[in-house]
Amino acid sequence: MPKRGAFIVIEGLDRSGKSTQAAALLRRLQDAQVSAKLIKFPDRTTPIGKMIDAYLRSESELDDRAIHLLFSANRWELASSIEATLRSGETIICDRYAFSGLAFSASKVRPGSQSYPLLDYDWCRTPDAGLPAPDLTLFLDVSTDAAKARGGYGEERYEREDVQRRVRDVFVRIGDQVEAGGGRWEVVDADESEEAVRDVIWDAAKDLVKGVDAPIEKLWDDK
Ligand code: T5A
Ligand code: NA
Repeated sequence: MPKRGAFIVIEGLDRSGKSTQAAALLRRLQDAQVSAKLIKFPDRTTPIGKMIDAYLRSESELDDRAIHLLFSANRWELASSIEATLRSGETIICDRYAFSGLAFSASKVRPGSQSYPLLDYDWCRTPDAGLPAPDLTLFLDVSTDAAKARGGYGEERYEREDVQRRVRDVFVRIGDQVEAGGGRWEVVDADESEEAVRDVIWDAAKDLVKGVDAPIEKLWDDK
C-alpha cells in the first residue's frame, strides 16, 4: 500500500512565529518535490470562521462555551478533507489546531479571579475528540519579551501577558498528555532567529515527510 501524507501541526503562543514557520516548511517541502499543503485554524473564511473573526477582533461578544464550540466546529468542517488529503499521499502543515482550542479556553479564569478556571479542561477537550490526530506537533515556545517585540502584538483579544502565561501552562499540560498517549510533541525554542527555528523544525519533520505507513489516529482517543 502506498504511504499516506504526514499531518504536521505547528502550535504555540501568539506571535511565536507559527505562520512564518508554516510557510517556510511548505516552501522547503515544495523545493524537495514533496506534495504538501498548508491549512490554518481558525479558518476565518467559512461562515463559522467569520463569527470567530468578529469575536477575536472584539467586534462581537459570545458566551465562552459557545465560542469554544465554534472553534471546534471550524475544525470539524475540514476533518474529512484532512483525512482525504492525507490518504491521497499529500502532507498537511497545519497552523494551530485543537491544542490551541484547549489551551486558550481552559486557561480562561472567572472575572475578578486570577486562578479559578471558568471552563473545565476535560470539558474543553471533548468536542475535538475524534478529529484526525497529528503525526507530529511542534510547539513554538516564545518568551513574553520576545513576543512583545514582534509586530502586531496586543491587537487581538488574547494578546495580553497574563493570558499568554496561563495559556502556556495549559500547553505544557497538553504536551505531557500527548506524549503520554504515544503522540509526538516537540518543544521548539521560538526566541531563536527565524532561520534557527526553521532548521530545528526541518530536523524534526524531515523523516516524516517521506510518507507515513501507519493509519491516521484519532485525537484524544482515550475519551
Ligand atoms: N484560538 C485559536 C482559540 O482561542 N481557539 C482555537 O481553537 C484556535 C485555533 C487567533 C487567536 O485565536 C485563538 C488563539 C489566537 O489568540 P491566529 O489567527 O492563528 O489565532 O493568530 P495570528 O494573529 O494569525 O497569529 P499569531 O499572533 O499567533 O502569530 P504567529 O503566527 O505565531 O506569528 P507570525 O509568524 O505571524 O510572526 C509574528 C511576527 O513576528 C516575526 C514575523 O515576521 C511577524 O512580524 N517573527 C520573528 N521575529 C523574530 N524572530 C523570529 N524567530 C520570528 N518569527 C516570526
Ligand atoms: Na499566525
